[in-house]
Amino acid sequence: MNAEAKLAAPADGRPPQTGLLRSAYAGLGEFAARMRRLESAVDDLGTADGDTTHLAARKLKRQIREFEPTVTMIGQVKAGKTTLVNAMIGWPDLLPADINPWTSVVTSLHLDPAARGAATKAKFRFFDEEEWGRLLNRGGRIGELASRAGAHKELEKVRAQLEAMREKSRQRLGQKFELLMGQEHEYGFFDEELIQRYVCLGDDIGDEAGAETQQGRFADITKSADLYLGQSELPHRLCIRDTPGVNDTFMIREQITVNAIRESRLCVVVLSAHQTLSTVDMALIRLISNIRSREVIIFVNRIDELGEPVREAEEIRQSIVATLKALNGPEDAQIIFGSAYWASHALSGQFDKLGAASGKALVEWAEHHVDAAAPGSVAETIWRMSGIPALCDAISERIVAGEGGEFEERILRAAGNLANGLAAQREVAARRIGGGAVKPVARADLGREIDAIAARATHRLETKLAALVTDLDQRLAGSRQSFLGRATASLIKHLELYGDNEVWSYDPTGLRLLLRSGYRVFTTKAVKAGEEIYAAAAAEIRDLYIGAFGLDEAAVDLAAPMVPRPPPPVILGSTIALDVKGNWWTSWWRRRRGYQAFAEEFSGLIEAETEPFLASLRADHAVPYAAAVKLALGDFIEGQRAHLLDLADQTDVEIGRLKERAAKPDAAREDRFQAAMTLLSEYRA
Ligand SMILES: Nc1nc2c(ncn2[C@@H]2O[C@H](COP(=O)(O)OP(=O)(O)OP(=O)(O)O)[C@@H](O)[C@H]2O)c(=O)[nH]1
Ligand SMILES: [Mg+2]
Repeated sequence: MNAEAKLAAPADGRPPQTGLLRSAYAGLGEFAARMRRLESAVDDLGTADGDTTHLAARKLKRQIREFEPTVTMIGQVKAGKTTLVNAMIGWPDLLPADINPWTSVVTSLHLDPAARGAATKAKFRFFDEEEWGRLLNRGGRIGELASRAGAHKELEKVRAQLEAMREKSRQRLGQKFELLMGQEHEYGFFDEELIQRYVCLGDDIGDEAGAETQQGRFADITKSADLYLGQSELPHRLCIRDTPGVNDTFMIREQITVNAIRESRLCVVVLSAHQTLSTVDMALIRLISNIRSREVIIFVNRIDELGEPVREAEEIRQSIVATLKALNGPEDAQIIFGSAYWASHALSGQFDKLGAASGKALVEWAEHHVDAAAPGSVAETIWRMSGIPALCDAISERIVAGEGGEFEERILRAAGNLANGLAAQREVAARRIGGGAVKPVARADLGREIDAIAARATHRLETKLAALVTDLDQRLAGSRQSFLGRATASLIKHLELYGDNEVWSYDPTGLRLLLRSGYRVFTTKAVKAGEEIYAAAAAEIRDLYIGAFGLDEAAVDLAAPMVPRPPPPVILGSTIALDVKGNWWTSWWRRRRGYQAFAEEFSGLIEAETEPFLASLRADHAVPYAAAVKLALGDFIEGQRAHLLDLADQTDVEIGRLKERAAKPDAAREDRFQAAMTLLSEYRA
C-alpha cells in the first residue's frame, strides 16, 4: 500500500469525550446563548418584507455564525505549547509533541460545537517562493542583524544551517519542490499521521528512512495549517493557535510569532517551570509588552517536573512579576501554573502512568490546592491540578470581556439599526393606510442628500486621519532622533571616561517606550476622530428620517457603528542589535577605532535597526488602520442609504398594495417579529 492510499482512510483516533472540557469552557456558555438569541432575532427580522431587510439580515447572520474568537499560544521551544493545545481541545495526541518533533508551522485548530465529529477537514498552505527566499537567503532577521552588528561568523553559521535545510527539502521533495511553492493542500479528514507529515520537523533530517516516507514530508515548506473539528463540549466556536517555538538559533521564527500575536486578540505565553525567564523568555515578554495586560495570560507549564512545586512556583511568580515590571511589560497579566502532562493523563484516564516524581509533585500540589468543598473523581482532580480548567476559564472570561463583547456590541448596533429601518417602514405604511398625510419623497432627492452627508463625513475623516499619520511620522522620527542624541552622548562620555577598552552598552527600552507612546497618541486620536465623525454622520442620517419622512424624534433610534480596533504595535518588540548584548556587541565594539568612528557608525546602526519599526508602524499599522476606519463609515452609510431609499418607495407605492399586505398578516410571523424587536430593544437598553 502506498502512503497516499493509506492516508485516505479516515482514522479518527480521538478519545471519548469525558465532560472535562465542558466544565472548563463553561464561562463561554452565557455568551454563546446570547449570541444564539441574537441570531434568531436577526432571523425573525429578516422575514419581514423587502430585499434590503433580507440582505442586511442575511449578512448579519453570517457574521454571527462565522464569529470565531482566537487565542494564540506562544513560547520558547519545548515549553509544551503543542501538548497544552492538545489538552485544551481534549485530544492528547492530535498534534505531534515529542522530544524530537518540533512544530514548524502555525497551526490553527478551529473548534465548532455545531459540526459533527466527522465534519473534519484540513488545509495546509505552503510558503511561496518569495517568503521562502526571504527566510533562507537573508538568514532571516537574525542574519540582517548579525551582518549589521558585524557578527560575520555567526551569520555564516546561520546561513550554512539554513542552506543545509533547503538542500534537504529539495532532495526530499524532488521535483515537487518548486511545484508546491505557494500551493495549498486540502483534505476532507485528518488524523495524526497526516498532520505529522505537514506540521512537524524532526531531528531526523537526513536520516536513513525509506524514500517513500521522505517524499511525503512537507513540513519544511508548510507555512500554516488549518484543522477544523467538531467539539460538542464547547459552548461556542473557538480557534486555538499553536505556533512554532522561538529559540536562539532560529530567530527567524520571531517574525512568525510577531504576526501570530498581531492577528489574535488574546495570547497565552507558555513558559517552562524548570527554566523560566531565559533570554528567549525575555524576548517574548518584550513582544507582549506591546499589547494590553487583559490580552495576555502567562501559563507556567511543566510544574510536574519541580521538586517542590509549591515553594518553587511562588519564586517563579515573583521573578516573572519583577521581570514584567523591569521590561515595562503587562505587569498585571494573569499567571497560571500547571502541567499539560497531568492534563493529558486526566483526559486519557491513564493515572498509573504518571511516574513517581510527577506523582509526588502532584500530591504536593494537590495538598495546597484542592478545595475540600469541591470533591470529584480522580480524573477531575488531576484535571483541576493541571491548571487547564483555570486557563480555559481565563480565556473564556477574556473573550467575553474583550473580543466577544466588542463583537456583540457591533452586532447589536447593526441589528438595532435594521430594526429601526423596519419600524420606520411600518410607521409610514400605517400612516398612509390610516389616511394620514405622508409627503412623497423622491428617491433622487433623497439620494442627493445622502451623497452630501457621505461626502462631508468622508472628507472630514480623510483630512483628519491624514493629518494624524503625518503627525505620527514626525513624532516617531523625533523620538528616534532624541534617543540617538542621548545614546550618543552616553557613548562619548563613556569613551572619555574609560576609553575604548571597556565595552559600552545602551539599553534600547527607552526607544521602544518613546515609539510606543508615539503610536498610542496616533491610535487614541484616530479612534476619537472616528467616533466623532461616525456619530455626526449618524445624527445627520437620523435627521433625514425625521425631516424627510416626518417620523417622531423618539421613534428613530439610530446608532453609529463601532470604530475598528487599532492593531497593537507588536513589531516594536522584535529583537534589534542593541538587545543582543553578548558576543556580537563586543565584537562590533572591538572593531571600531577612534571616537568619531564609534559615534558615526553607532548612529548608522541605530538608523538601520529602527527603520523597520518606523516603516512598519506607518505602512503596516497606521495607514491600513486609517483605511479600515474609512471603510466602516462607508459601510454604515451605504447600509442606511438602502433603508432610506426603501422608505422613500414606501411613501409613494400604490396605496392598494400597502393595504393588501396589511390585510393578510401572518400571525405567527408577526409575533416572532415583535418578539425580536422587543428583545433588541431590551438588549440595547
Ligand atoms: N513533564 C512534562 N513534560 C511536558 C509537559 N508539556 C510538554 N511536555 C513534554 O515536553 C516535550 C515538548 O513538548 P511540546 O508540546 O512539543 O513543546 P512545544 O512547546 O510545542 O515545542 P516546539 O513546538 O518545539 O516549540 C514533549 O516531550 C512533551 O511530552 C509537561 O507539562 N510536563
Ligand atoms: Mg510545538
